[in-house]
Amino acid sequence: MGFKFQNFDFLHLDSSFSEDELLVRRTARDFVDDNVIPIIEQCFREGRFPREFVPTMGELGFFGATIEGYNCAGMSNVEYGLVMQELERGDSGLRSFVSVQSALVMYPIFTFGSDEQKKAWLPALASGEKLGCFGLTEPGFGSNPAGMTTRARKSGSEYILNGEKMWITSGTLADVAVIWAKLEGDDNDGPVLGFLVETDRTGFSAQEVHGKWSLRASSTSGLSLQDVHVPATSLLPGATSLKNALMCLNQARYGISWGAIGAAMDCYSNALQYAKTRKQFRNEPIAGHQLVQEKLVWMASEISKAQLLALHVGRLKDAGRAGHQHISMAKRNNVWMALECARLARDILGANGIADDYPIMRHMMNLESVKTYEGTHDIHTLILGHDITGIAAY
Ligand code: TGC
Ligand code: FAD
Repeated sequence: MGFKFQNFDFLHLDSSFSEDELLVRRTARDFVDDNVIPIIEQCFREGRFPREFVPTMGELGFFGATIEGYNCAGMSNVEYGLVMQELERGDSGLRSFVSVQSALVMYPIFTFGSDEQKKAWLPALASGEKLGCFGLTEPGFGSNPAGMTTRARKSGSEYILNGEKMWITSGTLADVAVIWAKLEGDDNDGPVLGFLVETDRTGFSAQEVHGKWSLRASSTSGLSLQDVHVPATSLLPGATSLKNALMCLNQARYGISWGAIGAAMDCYSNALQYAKTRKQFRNEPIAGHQLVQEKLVWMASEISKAQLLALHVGRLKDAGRAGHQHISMAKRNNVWMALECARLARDILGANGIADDYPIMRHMMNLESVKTYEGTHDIHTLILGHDITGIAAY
């Protein structure tokens, strides 16, 4: 379990948050401290997603938190970010689950869905009564989803879906999958379309991925679609291009930029408290050694910069002014920063750093996935390179 978490607010950023924002953070923080921290290490060891938290997270308004109506909490983007920060302080797997349910399932239904689809799914997804997953990545197409081979064939009043999706968070838990597929044409393939596919449809199956050393408290799956017939009403009417899928990613990437801060703060909190109590040479705390201080100062500085970046992008998003390039910068920087903090914290704890008495290796292993999913670190470099030069180098 490590040391009790100590908040990190070097720049007095808490004074920039409203009362409501601080209340949301308090609620999420208490939920994580009281429920998640006591059992998460064991879940990680067992490779088990703690599904028992779902109803409480639904009651607390964590699912589809920024959506207005449909029994959703209608939080601001900054409030939503603070929830993600606290959840990932607990474990990246828990934050992943909420990211997928909220940003990758409820957001596309809310943004691209028909009134019937919204009424049918959003309240049940908000409470956690129903769970969702998002199928974009395929075995052969990760960074380049435009190459996807999953196909949708129109046949009368139905579509028939065929394809394989891979690395799908919550795939075996989901009641509904948001599936991205290219419309099959006679000559050329058509646009990418988004479908809501109930997971009990004939021809749909999900297989749990085993052997992960990362995100062990999260469920990850392969999905197989073999002649899955869905009515035309399963198409999300507004999801008619790859751009619509990429819009969903912006929501998830934004949440990750806050979540990574939570993991980094937990590593820093543990490293600082350990350094003040662990004694080596002259019976003095290792926190008194210059090289240890340099590591702590690096962490404190980078976490502070990451907090500023996430908060600023959050305020831009609340004002409707955040572009996908801003979100890419925040995801890329903050996940890199958090992974470096985990490595430095592990170093400061010496041998104890590798033990699961402390959360550091778990965060580090989780962050390796977070660096890769939702656009790898290098893909975000290229997205930013594209934005500032006008030249795409993908
Ligand atoms: P490209 O030609 O560049 O773009 C096509 C159109 O889309 C626009 N666009 C975006 N719009 C909104 N948001 C974005 N983030 C956008 N990125 C691009 C673009 O302006 C263009 O619009 P228009 O009007 O000109 O048509 O598309 P491309 O095929 O060359 O791809 C570009 C690239 C590499 C950036 C994109 O494919 C990409 O982002 N790849 C990374 C794939 C990825 O992130 N996958 C994530 C899967 S989901 C997941 O990992 C969940 S993890 C669980 C959790 O979240 O916790
Ligand atoms: P690749 O695209 O094969 O990349 C491999 C390496 O090549 C990377 O270092 C990459 O940066 C580099 N590379 C690729 N192209 C270029 C280029 N043009 N220039 C320079 N370098 C390049 N996907 C979903 O759809 N839904 C989910 O719920 C989901 N959950 C996930 C959960 C976990 C735990 C993980 C690990 C992944 C998940 N993913 C999900 C998939 C994730 O989005 C992909 O893994 C990610 O987009 C990268 O794709 P890839 O793994 O195929 O790597």
